[in-house]
Amino acid sequence: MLVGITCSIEDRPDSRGTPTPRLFLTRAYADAVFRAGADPVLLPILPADRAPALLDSVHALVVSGGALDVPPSFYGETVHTACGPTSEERSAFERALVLAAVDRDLPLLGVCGGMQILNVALSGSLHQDLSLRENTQSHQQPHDKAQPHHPVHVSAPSLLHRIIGGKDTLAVNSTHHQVVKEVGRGLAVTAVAADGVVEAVELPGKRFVLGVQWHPESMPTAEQRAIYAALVAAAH
Ligand SMILES: [Mn+2]
Repeated sequence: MLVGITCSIEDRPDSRGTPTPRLFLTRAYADAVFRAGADPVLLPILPADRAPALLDSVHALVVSGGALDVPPSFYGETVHTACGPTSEERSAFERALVLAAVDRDLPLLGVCGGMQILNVALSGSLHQDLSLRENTQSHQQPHDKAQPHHPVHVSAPSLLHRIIGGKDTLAVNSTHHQVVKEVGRGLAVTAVAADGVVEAVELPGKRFVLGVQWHPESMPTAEQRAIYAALVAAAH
């Protein structure tokens, strides 16, 4: 059982000071997939037209997050000064992976920025910064991601509600500066924060298409681990 995980990209000087592009992944994603009973495989950033062929090799997909934002041009907006750094090639590749996975009903978990590209791939949009949305609480916790920052209300019936054992609220971490604005085509919002910020989306009718705005792989609780376990179970 192989679960593909997308990587992020950054330029970092090598030992000679030459700026060197690096593909990387926060280890917690790979550990969470492995703990859930599958073998994680890292997917390097490739041209978008390779996405369908790559998915032939995996049984499920995790679209990871990171410090990069989706280019606003992907949802028809110009870049606001509060938008963060972007990677056209990463987002184009992830958008193609999302569309190919949805097309073939491959189990897909989008995490943080991965939920945002899921929403954008399905023609949704994003607030480029939380400051551009009215009456919004803090979603940037100063403390360790292992600890929660705010609760979310989980609606029922939903995939997420089933996964977490029928609970209506869940404590989540929060390290995002963007949020869903218009919800993508066919997506159902299944968790919201107290300020109405969209915290989870899913695609009814598919086996497992779930996006969460927090990082379940970084939290040690049974409910958060159940999210990765459910992804792997759906891949069987
Ligand atoms: Mn949040």
